[in-house]
Amino acid sequence: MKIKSVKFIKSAQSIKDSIDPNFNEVAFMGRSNVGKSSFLNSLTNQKIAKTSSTPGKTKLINFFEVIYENDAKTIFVDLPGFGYAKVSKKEQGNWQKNLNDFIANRFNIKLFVQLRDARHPNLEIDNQVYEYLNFIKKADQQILTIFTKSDKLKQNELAKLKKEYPESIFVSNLKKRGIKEANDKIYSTLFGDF
Ligand SMILES: Nc1nc2c(ncn2[C@@H]2O[C@H](COP(=O)(O)OP(=O)(O)O)[C@@H](O)[C@H]2O)c(=O)[nH]1
Ligand SMILES: [Mg+2]
Repeated sequence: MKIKSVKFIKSAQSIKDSIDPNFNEVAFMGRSNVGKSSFLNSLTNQKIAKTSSTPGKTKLINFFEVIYENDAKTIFVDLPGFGYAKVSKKEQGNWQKNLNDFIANRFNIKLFVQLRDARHPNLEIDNQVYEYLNFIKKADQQILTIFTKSDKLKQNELAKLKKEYPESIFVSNLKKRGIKEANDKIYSTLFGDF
């Protein structure tokens, strides 16, 4: 199901100043520089999220209203990239707590989309995030792993990774590969088959 329109709604500092949880949401997360903004732009076919080669600038939770062609509506929640090294340990810790808190208490998130770099599929920090999501997720919440930058892998490397992660989706924002598959997966997780 194609996305018909997308509109920025608000940036929030924490769950307290978030929008009211009236709709099902999809939360996007990943390390800084993984290609999250690029992926959101690919997915919505619009420049909604700033892409940059200087990682870790956004520390806000951004909400976007997404309408599909059949008028089904959802909210995309763009979470701040983690692993941001340019702030103090204490500041990082505070922020991480804030974010963990949001993730664990925002029950209208129905799908966590975790982005991972296809070139570094097994980073400790990503594994920890995955374990955390698995730990906090409720029965009606799901996790989808999307590997970005698939264009950077050789054919055989990509084939091997796909075998290792049969449930995951592999995308290239550069070559626009895997975007439709990712979009359809997100839609069907929220609304069922179409
Ligand atoms: N080769 C390649 N580069 C990508 C891809 N996605 C993002 N990038 C690049 O990776 C850098 C970080 O992208 P960005 O979307 O800003 O990452 P974010 O920090 O996770 O939001 C930018 O230089 C992008 O052009 C991809 O699929 N393939
Ligand atoms: Mg970004």
